[in-house]
This record gives sequence, structure tokens and C-alpha cells, in this order.
Amino acid sequence: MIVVHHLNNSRSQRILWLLEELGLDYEIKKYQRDPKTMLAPPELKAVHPLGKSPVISDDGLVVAESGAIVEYLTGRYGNGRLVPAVGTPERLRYTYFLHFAEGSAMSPLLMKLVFDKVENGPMPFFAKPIARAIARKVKDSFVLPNIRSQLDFLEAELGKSTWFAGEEFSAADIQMSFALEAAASRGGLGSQYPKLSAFLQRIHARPAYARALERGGKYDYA
Ligand SMILES: N[C@@H](CCC(=O)N[C@@H](CS)C(=O)NCC(=O)O)C(=O)O
Repeated sequence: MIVVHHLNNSRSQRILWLLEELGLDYEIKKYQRDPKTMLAPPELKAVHPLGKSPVISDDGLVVAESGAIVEYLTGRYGNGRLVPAVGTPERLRYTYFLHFAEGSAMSPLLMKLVFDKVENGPMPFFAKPIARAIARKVKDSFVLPNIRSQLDFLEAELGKSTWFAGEEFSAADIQMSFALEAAASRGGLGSQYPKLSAFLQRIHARPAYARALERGGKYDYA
């Protein structure tokens, strides 16, 4: 039996959604973030040494890292579903976006989260102006321009085809969903990204997405 070690409000929501799209049986073991630090509880380290989510176990195997889990599940149980055929241009786009989601898209979004905390979080009064100035500088000179250029790029990509890998919905769209949901909730996509907003509306309307939400519990990004 596939067991998803699922952290609330996290990337593992994508794995529940993938399992629903594939129509597979699975169990969920739920973990709650520490409300102050937002970190995963230490029990998750018993499943995988890094203690991050998602991580799945199946048949005596433990698989961590969203992209690796997507490859494992589609490869073992997909029978060709949600993955474009090898050797096609769609497959190359699929591979690109499967990696882009965690390899590129999430880094500036995570930096924004961290530097927003530095800018607005509690600290001794004498340190505040310096910390704020540094946070602002990093955000203005690096983080926000990178988020903008990635969103511009992704908006243009969705001008070429309905889904990220082509005309067919694929697991790359599932993998890309978290970064776009995070971008929408951390800064808003705004009217300059109509294709990305439409993408989010389309995925949120999928019955498998709704089933995954129902099983996973609270998820603030949908
Ligand atoms: N690149 C990894 C990222 C894993 C990750 O950072 N997960 C977050 C949840 S979105 C987490 O477990 N955070 C809790 C913590 O760091 O303690 C993946 O895609 O699986």
C-alpha cells in the first residue's frame, strides 16, 4: 500500500492530487507544522532523515523529493498516463517543467518568504532598521526581479500550449502547481498574468484536485 506522509499546507498536496488523478489506492499519515516555526514535527525524520514532506513509502521503499515521487508513481503505476511519450517535444517540455518547479521556481519564492519574515518579524528595536534595510535591498535587487522574470516566462510558455508540456494535461502541471499557488498567495498574480491565473482556475476545477483536497485537509493555497 502506498502511504503518503503528508504535512499540512505543503507540497505533499501535489502527491495526493497525482494519486487521485491516477486513481490509485493510498493511505495518508498526517503531520502538523509547528504553528510558531512552521517546521515539520520531528516524527517525520523517522521516515526520512531530512524530515521534509512529501515522502512516501511503498512496498518497503521510501521515496522523498516531489519530482522523484512523481517519477516513481507515474513510472510504476501510470501505464503511460500523465507522461508524454519518450522522444516527443512534449516529453522534453515535460522533463523541463518537472525539474523547473523545484529546481528554479521555488528558490526565489522561498527567499521572499524568508526575507519577508526578516523585514516584518519581531527583533530587538536597535536591530530592526538594519535588518529591514538589508531585507528590502535583497528583495528589491534579487528576489522580486527573479520572481517577476520567472512569472513572465511561465505566462509566455502557457501562451504556446494549454498545459505546460503541450495540449495534454500531464504530471508536470501537477508539479508546477505548488509554485504558482505559492506565487499567487505570496504576492498575487495580478492582471498581468491571465494565463497563469486561468491555469490555477483550471486545475482547481479538476475533480481529482477536489478529492485530494478533501482527503488532505486544510490547504491554504487553493
Ligand atoms: N524540494 C523538496 C522540498 C521539500 C520541502 O521543503 N517540504 C516542505 C513542505 S512544503 C517541508 O517539509 N517543510 C517543513 C520543514 O522544513 O520542516 C520537495 O519538493 O520534496
